[in-house]
Amino acid sequence: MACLLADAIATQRKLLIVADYDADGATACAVGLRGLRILGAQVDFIVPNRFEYGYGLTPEIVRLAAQSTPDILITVDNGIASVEGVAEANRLGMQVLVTDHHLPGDALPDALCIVNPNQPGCDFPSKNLAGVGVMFYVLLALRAELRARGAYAEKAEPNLGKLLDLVALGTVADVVKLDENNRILVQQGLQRIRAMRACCGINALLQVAGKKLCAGFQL
Ligand SMILES: [Mn+2]
Repeated sequence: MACLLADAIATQRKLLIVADYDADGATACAVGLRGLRILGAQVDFIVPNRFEYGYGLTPEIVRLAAQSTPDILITVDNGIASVEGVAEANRLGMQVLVTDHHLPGDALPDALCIVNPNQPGCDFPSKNLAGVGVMFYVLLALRAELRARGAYAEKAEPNLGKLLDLVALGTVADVVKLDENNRILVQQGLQRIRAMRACCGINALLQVAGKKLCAGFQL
């Protein structure tokens, strides 16, 4: 996936993230959008109404997405069961990269690439990543690929750690098991939130929840 994304950046492909609006889907979308833009991608997003278009990458959502003429669709926190939607995207000339953490069904979609710690044959040691965690690791892998291609020979590498506030929020809200790996992601994110280094969306949530933002603030 990292190679495919690095190629897409190099050839200025139009990427479109297809997300969902629960906390994990929304944070995965925000992390994907920000991270991919930081790494130089042309990327937009779509969060369809689940009640109108169904859950996952349905053929209806694919046809909606096609209106903005993307070259590549990237699913976050969904897609592993979207056999028909991926087939429809392929038929319409769009490539699909699936990132998900849900358990796969009997058949996998015919996507260009699938990143999911729970797919058969995946040896990623932490099987409990949330969708937002999966997207975060995709970004780390992409940055490593860009580094290997010499993208940072003459400029500083982007810091992806600043996305960890959103990774922490999605991970906790999706109620995935806090194994060692997830615990590190959440701890690092909370540390940034407590240090008042969260993005404005999270700060706004803290504010409407009546939480005081100050140094030493305890969640
Ligand atoms: Mn999820």
